[in-house]
Amino acid sequence: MSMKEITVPDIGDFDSVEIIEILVTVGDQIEAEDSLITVESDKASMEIPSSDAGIVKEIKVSIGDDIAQGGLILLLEASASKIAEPAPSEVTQEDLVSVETTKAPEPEKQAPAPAPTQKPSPTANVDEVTFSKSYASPSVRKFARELGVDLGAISGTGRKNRVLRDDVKGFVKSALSGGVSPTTQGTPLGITPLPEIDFSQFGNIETQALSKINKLTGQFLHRSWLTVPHVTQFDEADITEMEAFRKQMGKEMERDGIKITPLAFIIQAVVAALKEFPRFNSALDNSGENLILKSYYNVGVAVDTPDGLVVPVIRDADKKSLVQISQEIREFAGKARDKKLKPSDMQGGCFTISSLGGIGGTQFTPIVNTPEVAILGVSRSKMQPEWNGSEFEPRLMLPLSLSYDHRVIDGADGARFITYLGKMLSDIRRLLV
Ligand code: CAO
Repeated sequence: MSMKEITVPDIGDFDSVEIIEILVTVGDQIEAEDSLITVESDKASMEIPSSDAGIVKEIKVSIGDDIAQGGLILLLEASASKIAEPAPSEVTQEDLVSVETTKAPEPEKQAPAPAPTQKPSPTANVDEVTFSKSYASPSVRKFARELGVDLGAISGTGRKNRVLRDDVKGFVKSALSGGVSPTTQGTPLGITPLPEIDFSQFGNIETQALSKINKLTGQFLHRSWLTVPHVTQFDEADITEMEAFRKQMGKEMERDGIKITPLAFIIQAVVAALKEFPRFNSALDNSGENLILKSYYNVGVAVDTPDGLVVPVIRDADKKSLVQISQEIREFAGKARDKKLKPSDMQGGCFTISSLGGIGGTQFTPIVNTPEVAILGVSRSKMQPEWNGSEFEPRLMLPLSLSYDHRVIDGADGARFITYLGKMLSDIRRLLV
């Protein structure tokens, strides 16, 4: 048996890179091509494979060291099954993993809500968006894939929150001991699983498969519910005058086949409120340390379809008239119900409105459509007595429910936002200012 020095092969354009992870220990039996260390430049990270098979005798590097091509990594007692010579060219750009932790995520590229045409996850219940954005090396990704673990659900303990192999193992261990499925529950909360119940013992049943949209929506909502500290602020807006105007306009517009619902006014009022309170038009980056403030105003509208909920986005709502917004809502609602929405129709949202006003109910607590930080729920308006200082008078009141991410928005700002929104809706002349 001969001792072999394992060095860094040609790693392309990088003069010197920092070692951020050592993937083997002394005594390990490794095969040629097994990853030995992970190095990181300011743009990417990559794993350096071994050129030979054998037993690791001595590791010559430490985490934090800088290393370049030719640098000695370790001494290997080469085994008889030595494979091919090192192949520098085998460390390719495919081995690179984008370092996303210090970079802002690109919310507009994330489907803000489930898209019917979205690619199904190759591993059931693994969220492909968070998986791909997770900060982990190729071998850890492969390991997670093999175990069916959603990397996005793991908090990494490595540098810059990098997810390490041990984190994946710990996640699975914790999931198993807590009885939580590593894929379905999203976080190792140690929740006792529901027992499998045979409901047919109590009466007739029918089993219906969830639609693709139901399943995707479920994943998005579940993630948001578990990861966003939600607060919901309720209020009522006096829309008596707004409704009078809408009805009057409605008659005039009917001739041209245009229908304006309260939702179009609400979208305009939301845009005004987003301008007044810019934090509501933002997203937290993946590190949780930076807020990305947007200066465009794309408003998502939740649409109920027989197959489930979808959220098309009205782009640049600040530049559109009431009529244009109304037409777009109709168009999107029609396309959504005919399953004709494109993924791009559902991307780039800044803030979502979920209107149940056409159906009924008094108040509800909508779930924030991450990576957005707030969502407005609208319920059915109702004529009710309001005290004007000297007497009660009948006023048409619109119930509003504003849910927000408490990491980004304080309670006081939540109350200010909804009060401002109410003021805009109570006196729509203000929307012109
Ligand atoms: N108060 C009272 N009436 C209201 C109202 C409100 N807040 N909002 C709408 N209406 C009225 C409309 O004026 C219309 O009345 P007319 O037919 O008499 O003119 C009627 O209710 C139906 O409106 P609509 O629902 O068709 O239109 P919209 O513009 O309000 O909403 C859309 C469009 C696509 C958002 C809606 O159809 C929809 O799908 N809503 C469900 C959203 C949802 O499921 N949210 C839950 C998400 S969380 O699971």
